[in-house]
Amino acid sequence: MQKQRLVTLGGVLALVVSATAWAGERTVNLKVDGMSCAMCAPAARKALEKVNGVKSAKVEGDQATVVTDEKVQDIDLVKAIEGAGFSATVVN
Ligand SMILES: [Cu+2]
Repeated sequence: MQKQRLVTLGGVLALVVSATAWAGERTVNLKVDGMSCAMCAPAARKALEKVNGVKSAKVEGDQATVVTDEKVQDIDLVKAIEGAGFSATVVN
């Protein structure tokens, strides 16, 4: 019982710490694979901009730079890229 409480407390603390670390904006860099023509980069950028919480997205070459609020998870961005027909890996 006591151990369980301790574990719960640890979980709450971890949440608080990560929430603090993520407060405000963060920048996510992704490497996008599968882009083959001039229309691909704008398509990837638009897909990223549609993600709720994304403030700006830039795609240059195969590198995407996305500024998001703290609610956005890396996986949301990867899934958006995949939804547009490409694949992505988080660089940072
Ligand atoms: Cu294309």
